[in-house]
Amino acid sequence: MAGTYRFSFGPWNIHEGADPFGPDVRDSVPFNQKLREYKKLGFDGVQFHDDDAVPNLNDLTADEIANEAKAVKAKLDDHGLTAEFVAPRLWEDPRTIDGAYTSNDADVRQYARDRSRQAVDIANALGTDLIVLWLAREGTYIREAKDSKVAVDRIVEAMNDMLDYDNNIRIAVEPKPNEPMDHAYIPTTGHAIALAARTRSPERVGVNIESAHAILAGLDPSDEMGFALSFDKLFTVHLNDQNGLKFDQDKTFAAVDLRRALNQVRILDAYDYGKNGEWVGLDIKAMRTQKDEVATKHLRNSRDLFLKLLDISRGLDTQAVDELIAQRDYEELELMIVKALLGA
Ligand code: XLS
Ligand code: MG
Repeated sequence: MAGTYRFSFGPWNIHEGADPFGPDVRDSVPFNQKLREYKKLGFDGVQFHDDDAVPNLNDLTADEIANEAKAVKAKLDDHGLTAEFVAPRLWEDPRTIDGAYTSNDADVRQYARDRSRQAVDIANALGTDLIVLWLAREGTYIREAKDSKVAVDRIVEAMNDMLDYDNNIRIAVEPKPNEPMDHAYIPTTGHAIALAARTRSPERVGVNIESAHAILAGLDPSDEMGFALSFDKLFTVHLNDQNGLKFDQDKTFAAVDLRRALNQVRILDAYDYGKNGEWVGLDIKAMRTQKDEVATKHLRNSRDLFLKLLDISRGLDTQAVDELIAQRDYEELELMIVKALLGA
């Protein structure tokens, strides 16, 4: 259990601070400038939406997309960075207002499948075999608007289309129970893993567990991770934190609940997470109140807190833990964990 971890985040994690009730509060940081920040902050991996790599790809030909993606790969190489995954951004186009793969309109579903294939092409050009599917609008606002059985079938069809299109690509489904839709059809890790079993290549489909999404579903992120690990499906993680059942806050990892964060670090470390090349991915937003010159601290801090919790986790007296478990003295075990977190 002495593995070292590699960290990644997406360019959208350095952002202008707009929220649904107010405009940007910080200047945009150009993509090239963001790339320069990665190593300084201790990160080696870059997560992408398809259009983070190739902006406006709907307006480009296949050749233009390939060339732009190749240029981004060259930039990554220059900075010594690796692309972790590509996620098709299927939730911003006016066509996908009521869903992409699960839209009631066949033309929209075709658009979504075509766009997903483009994301696969971009992933290949960037040198990664991993596609993340955050199924943002694959849900509904009212129960009667879509048929939930048909919706799930359609998600499976869309995944099969990607798996057939490329024999090497792997898909990590990122479950989330709500937001932007009232109800999402793939809300939890269990749902995502069940989907994998329905596809043509179950071994190439796994999950991306985001801490906040599990919390929004009323679940414990470390238990969700344990479930995925048991099925050998934990392809990647989006660590962050979340203050209760509100909007998706994407707070700094460990900033809300240290013990909940410790347990995520503990289960990852217990099962040598990273041994198959998995990244410690973060998906965190700087607070809107943060000024421009200090708007990357959330990334630095999340990584630091992960590593501090790793020290605490590895410093636990495992023999004493085992004895307390054997005696079923969970009060004492709880005190031991809390004291470890207090440094007491
Ligand atoms: C949103 C998701 C999103 C994905 C990437 O809630 O976390 O950021 O991780 O598409
Ligand atoms: Mg995420």
